[in-house]
Amino acid sequence: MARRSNKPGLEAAKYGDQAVHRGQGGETHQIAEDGYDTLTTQQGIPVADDQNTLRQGARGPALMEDAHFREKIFHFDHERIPERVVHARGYGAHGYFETYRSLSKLTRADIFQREGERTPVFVRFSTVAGSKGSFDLARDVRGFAVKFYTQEGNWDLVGNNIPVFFIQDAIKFPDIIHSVKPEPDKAFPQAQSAHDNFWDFISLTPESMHMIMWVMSDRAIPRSYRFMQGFGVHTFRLVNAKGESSFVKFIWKPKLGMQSVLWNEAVKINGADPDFHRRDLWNAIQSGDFPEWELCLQVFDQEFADRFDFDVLDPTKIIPEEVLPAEPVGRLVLDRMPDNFFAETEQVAFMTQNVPPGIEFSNDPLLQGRNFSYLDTQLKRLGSPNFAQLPINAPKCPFHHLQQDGHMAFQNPRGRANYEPNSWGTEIGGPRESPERGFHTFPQEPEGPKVRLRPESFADHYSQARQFYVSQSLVEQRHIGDALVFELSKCEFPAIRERMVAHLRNVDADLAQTVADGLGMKKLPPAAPPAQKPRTDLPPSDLLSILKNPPASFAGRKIGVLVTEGSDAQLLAALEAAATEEGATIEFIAPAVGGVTLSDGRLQPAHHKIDGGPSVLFDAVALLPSDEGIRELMKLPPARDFVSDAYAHYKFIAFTEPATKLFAKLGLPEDLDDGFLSLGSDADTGPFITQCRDLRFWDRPDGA
Ligand code: HDD
Repeated sequence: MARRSNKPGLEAAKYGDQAVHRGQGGETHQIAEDGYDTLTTQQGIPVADDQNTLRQGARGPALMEDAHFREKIFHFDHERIPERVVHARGYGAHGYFETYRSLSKLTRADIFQREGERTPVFVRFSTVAGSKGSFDLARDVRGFAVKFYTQEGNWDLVGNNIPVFFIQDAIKFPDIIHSVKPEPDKAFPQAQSAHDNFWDFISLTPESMHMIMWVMSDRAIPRSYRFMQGFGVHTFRLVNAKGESSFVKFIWKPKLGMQSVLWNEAVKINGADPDFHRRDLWNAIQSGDFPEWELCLQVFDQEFADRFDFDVLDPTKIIPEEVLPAEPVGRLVLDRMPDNFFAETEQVAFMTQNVPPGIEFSNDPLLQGRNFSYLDTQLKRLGSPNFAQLPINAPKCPFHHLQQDGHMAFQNPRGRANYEPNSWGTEIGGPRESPERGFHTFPQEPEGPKVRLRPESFADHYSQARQFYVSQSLVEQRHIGDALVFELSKCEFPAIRERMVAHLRNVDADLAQTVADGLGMKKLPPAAPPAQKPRTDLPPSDLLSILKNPPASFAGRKIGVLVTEGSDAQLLAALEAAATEEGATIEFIAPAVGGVTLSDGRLQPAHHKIDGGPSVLFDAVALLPSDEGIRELMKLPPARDFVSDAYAHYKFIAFTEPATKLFAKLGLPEDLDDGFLSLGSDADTGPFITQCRDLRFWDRPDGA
């Protein structure tokens, strides 16, 4: 059992068979060592009995003097803090950012000055709409928030896995969020955009159309956090030591490539393993397979901004990489899970306004509003203006300020100086401003009078929505159409469905027709009157597609291997070796979790009993039943689902001959397609792994 101790100076701790638990500040928290394993109260008073309250007589009333009971229940009653109003469900990890080269010509930010330098980071991924206990595979935007603990203070790059946003002005944020959250009278649906309120708002908000294309695409149902891109979204500013400024957009690209699941899979994964993304990150990091992303910058100047098709301050627009390449400048590696979820992942406070000297904001009205919002939310959630003193939020560089007191202050400055200027000298007079090192805001000239106005340059709401759609492969376009039909079919009000199809007519005529047909709409509504005529001349950008940019290998993926009594031991060993060589993992699924006896008499334990390990949890499957095993397997409905789902989800399927009996029972075509690979006893399993690099066999006609 984990115990809390204040024994100073201990480097390592042990409990059970786990060793070494470092706190997020590097200190040791969990200790159970000889002589230090006595349970105490928070006051350090040793506890003799933690099973029974103090009472008057064995069957008598409890006594008020039982301070241990009172303290224990009091603390329990206060364990919860408000969940984040958005991005409540999330999962985080520690790691580092390593620069490829110095960017001193572009920025004076300390983190980018020296080649090869590593800066510690904490990253939190999240869904937006669902509450803390919701499921991982909701159709939703994913948060991708990175806290860099730089030598000149914390830099929070609080991004998403989608490079644009629903709205152009932060004043609309409460509206978009209210609309997607559970409806206030019913308190459902949870973690879903498929309901009237959301689509009502969207259909009345044409600026959201570009974002809607992304959210209805496979980007919104990622296979794992490890396989998704991240974006800073807004245009930011870089400023160098000479005070020269450029604009920048930040993009994270996963080393393992991008990958998503199908909607039908997502629905089933949410039932089979609501923690699918958490588990994936945990397993990868705990097994030493550290996920990596490259930070890429799109840097441009005012002249580029002036001639670009859209306003670079409009957060509903991207700059296609074909127009402005994104240069890799460093890598992010996540290599350590938090010791304690609450202390770190829950209490981490990201704030867009945390930027060190050399990184600044643009006038993007969404970003400006965000800079105002994040501080308030941390105070509400964490309950004290001293939340920056929590180890996960505190800078790792020296810091000195004269702020003091407040709830939970445990780092009040020493000495008599708590104001400045003072005449006490730097020895006892505390810190002083530094015009040399300090943050100087870029002196941008103001423009025009004070107004509440949306600029004309933000008025094109459809052209980039169309560009995104036409950049997708046919499979991906079909998924977007299916997603729109699914979501709008959950809207009870025909007027909302019609308004959406009216917008889609401005995006792409075929898409509008597909969705109208899917909704059983008898007549197409007229196109929505656009604020600015949509353009159809923007060239497709292949880099916006997931499927047009496949991964180089099957590394980081997982094969589900279905085994029975008597499965071929040699084949199994060969498959495992080939998968490991590729950097992929294997999990065994068997009729019972205790495992099966293989052909060589060896016991193969299973990771999952068949109904706890459906094929939706895997990227590819291998069905290796023996002659005797297949008969038992065919009687089990989850085994039948395992295969028919793998087939419908276009997965690559390796199999031994006995499995064909199950195929016949499921009515699969006799002439198996090229997504199947038959494995004999001494088969080379390498080709199966090579095949898996394509991730899916999309040519299968009757998929989901
Ligand atoms: Fe936000 C959290 C990302 C617009 C107000 N936001 C939050 C998180 C991410 C984002 C990743 C979770 C951070 C974590 O893991 O703790 N938000 C975005 C992006 C946006 C965006 C990429 C648009 C480009 N957000 C946005 C606006 C507002 C907010 C316009 C308000 C005006 N966001 C918040 C918040 C949250 C938050 C209410 C909730 C919890 C928190 O801040 O710490 O302040």
